[in-house]
Amino acid sequence: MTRIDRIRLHRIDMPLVRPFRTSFGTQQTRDILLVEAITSEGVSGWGECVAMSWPGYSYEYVDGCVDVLTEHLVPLVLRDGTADPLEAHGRFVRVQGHPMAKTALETAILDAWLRVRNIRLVDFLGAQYPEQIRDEVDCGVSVGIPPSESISELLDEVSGYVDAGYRRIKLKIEPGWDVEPVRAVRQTWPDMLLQTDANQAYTRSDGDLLAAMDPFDLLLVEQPLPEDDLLGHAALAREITTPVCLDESITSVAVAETALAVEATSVINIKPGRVGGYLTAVQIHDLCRERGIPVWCGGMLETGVGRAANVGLAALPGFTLPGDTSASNRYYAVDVTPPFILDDGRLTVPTAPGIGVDPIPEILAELTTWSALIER
Ligand code: OSB
Ligand code: MG
Repeated sequence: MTRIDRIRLHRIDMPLVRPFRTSFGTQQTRDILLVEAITSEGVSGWGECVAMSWPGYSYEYVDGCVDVLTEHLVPLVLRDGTADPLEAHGRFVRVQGHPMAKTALETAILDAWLRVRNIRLVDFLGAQYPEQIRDEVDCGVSVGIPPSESISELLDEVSGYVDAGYRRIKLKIEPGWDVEPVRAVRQTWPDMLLQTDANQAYTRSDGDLLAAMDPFDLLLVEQPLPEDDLLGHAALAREITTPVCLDESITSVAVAETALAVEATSVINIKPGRVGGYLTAVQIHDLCRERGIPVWCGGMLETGVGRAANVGLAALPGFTLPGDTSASNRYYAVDVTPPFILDDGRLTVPTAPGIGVDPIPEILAELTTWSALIER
């Protein structure tokens, strides 16, 4: 019987093609943890931990993930080497929080389990609606706040993405960088699907400011208020005509249900790392699909490892809006896997089993800053 015998943590440092600034900080490089689960047959499964190096997007951060994986999560798997992703998922429930660390390990185990069985991740996730799985997904792009805070620099950057074929533009906003940049982009591209993301930068009293962007025909405004303020989002949703979409707030199926019940959100950004894995991500997708709530797949500047799995998830039928599933070259000159390339504004769902891609050993070795092997 297949067992997980060894787990290797790979910490890599990937230079970004340009700095990425949001309301919670600026990244110049991406410090990422990859988890490799190695079976008794020698098959490797891969998962990406989407935590940032500092706790700015949520409370998780890479050093904390290394600790909780090494001390708490990996031992729950290696104590008997279970290779069953559902069993691992059940064991992880007893560790509170830490969804990004859990997702990385769960995905590595799931990937190995699927590879041994020759099943694609997307076919496993979409097993209930096999005939509705897409072969390719519509892609959007997330555009940071230019470090210069120059609108002409913003328009240059957006223009490059429009020329590349992206089907939706998302602008990062914060107080002081909102109405004017959004107006400028809308005037330049009157028909482009356009949305904003505040990453919690506003307060309950900013309703008028956010309503000032209603005339720009935005698809949605993402996470304007703090993560824990569902009622604040519900009140704001009544004050503005732009639909509110929650990202950071949606940390589980139960919270998604509550947010929908109080009408704090009318669209949901699904990020597997934020909700504790692809299994839970599918449950939130199914809930939203039953309720007629559109969902889209968020991103966290993933390498090809996380991107491959996200493109598979985004191929499920409820993902009716373009996601932040951009091409590899949006962030990286060199990806750790063969690159994802945009074709007519879409990415192709991998056809190989599991997540469908592997890190290229020489590139992985070059990017690695630290690694650890944990054995049974
Ligand atoms: O809020 O969606 C977000 C990146 C890092 C952390 C949070 C977010 C983002 C993005 C970029 O918007 C998404 C991507 O292109 O991967
Ligand atoms: Mg967001």
